[in-house]
Amino acid sequence: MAIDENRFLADLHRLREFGASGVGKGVVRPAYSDADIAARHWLAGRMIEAGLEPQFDPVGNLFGLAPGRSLLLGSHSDSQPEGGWLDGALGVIAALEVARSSDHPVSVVSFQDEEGRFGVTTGSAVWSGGLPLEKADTLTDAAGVSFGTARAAMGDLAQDFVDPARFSGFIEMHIEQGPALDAAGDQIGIVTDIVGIRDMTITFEGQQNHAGTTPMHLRRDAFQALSLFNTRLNDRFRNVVTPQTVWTIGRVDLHPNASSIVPGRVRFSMQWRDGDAARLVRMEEIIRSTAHEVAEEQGMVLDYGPMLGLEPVAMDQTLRLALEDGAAQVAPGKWRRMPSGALHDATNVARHLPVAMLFVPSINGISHDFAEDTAEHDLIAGLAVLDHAVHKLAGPAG
Ligand code: HGY
Ligand code: MN
Ligand code: MN
Repeated sequence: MAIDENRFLADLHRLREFGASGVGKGVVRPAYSDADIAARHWLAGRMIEAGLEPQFDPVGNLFGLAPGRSLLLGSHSDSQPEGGWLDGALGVIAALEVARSSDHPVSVVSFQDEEGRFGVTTGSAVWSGGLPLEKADTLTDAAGVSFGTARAAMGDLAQDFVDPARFSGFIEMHIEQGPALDAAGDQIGIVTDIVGIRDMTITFEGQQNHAGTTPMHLRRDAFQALSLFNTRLNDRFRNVVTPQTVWTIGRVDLHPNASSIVPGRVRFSMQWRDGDAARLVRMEEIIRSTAHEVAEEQGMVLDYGPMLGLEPVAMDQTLRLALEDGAAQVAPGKWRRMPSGALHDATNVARHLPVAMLFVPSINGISHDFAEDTAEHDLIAGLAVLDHAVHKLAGPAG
């Protein structure tokens, strides 16, 4: 059977309705939210209609299993707090469309909490053994809810994890989430490798006090400590980083966050990413030494939360070449090999299976924002490349 483009697009738009933000095509569908759980149950129904056996594992990863050994396709269907309609969802629905139209055994997965409400690609990290379930259950979100409490909301989940040995490999289709393809007018990106990441929380605890009566030289102002830390860090990274290295302080909880109170405490996220494992280690050394130095100077108590991380991973050559063959057929002269600056579940799956990824352009390079979007013809081109690769990997009969 051939790919049904209209059915593919209709399911993409149907999935978008679960947690629709009402702003553009954006979605609010964080892991274990009502919208996320409802979306997963809808996906399970579509998997049954596709002839697949749905199985939720203990953390809510949803697999649609083909009989026997199969190629696994998929991504995630949870979103960022302000998410785009395609981040993750595209890979899940493209996988479903290929599975239900292919003559070859293809299984489908929607991993849980890829967006890290609780950690970093939490669902596939637990499934792949990269993160022990007992440790995952202690992770908390920004509101202090634990992973263990949140996953219980899914009700009676399976007790066992799906065995990776059921699968011959994993291919994830995803939006680029960056500017490269869109700016170059290319239609397809074939991923060469996925960057590594470190993510942790840092706390500076000083002295809360009156904003009018506390002289500047007597203050132990947590915001000033963060400001000094950030300035020094940017300066000290200069000789270590490359133009591809990124680091982000994305969440800042200033306490008590009141205009007439000198903030006594700041808890902030510290995340950094690079394609070189040694550079990630070097950056961690600089982060910790700078935090210690600033805490000493500013009279702060310094505390670190758990650090989570993933190593950089190269894509499997056989799977990648099958995707490149598809790209050359579907988008001749309009495809490129490229690294992934975004994280993906493929990094965790690579612990057990050969993995590969393909990208389609993000309009204006926007993602992790309600405005995230991709032209329909690019979505369909990516689906055709994925389908081509599945047939090519199935062998001559394919
Ligand atoms: O942050 C990431 O790279 C992924 O989109 N969660
Ligand atoms: Mn994603
Ligand atoms: Mn994302």
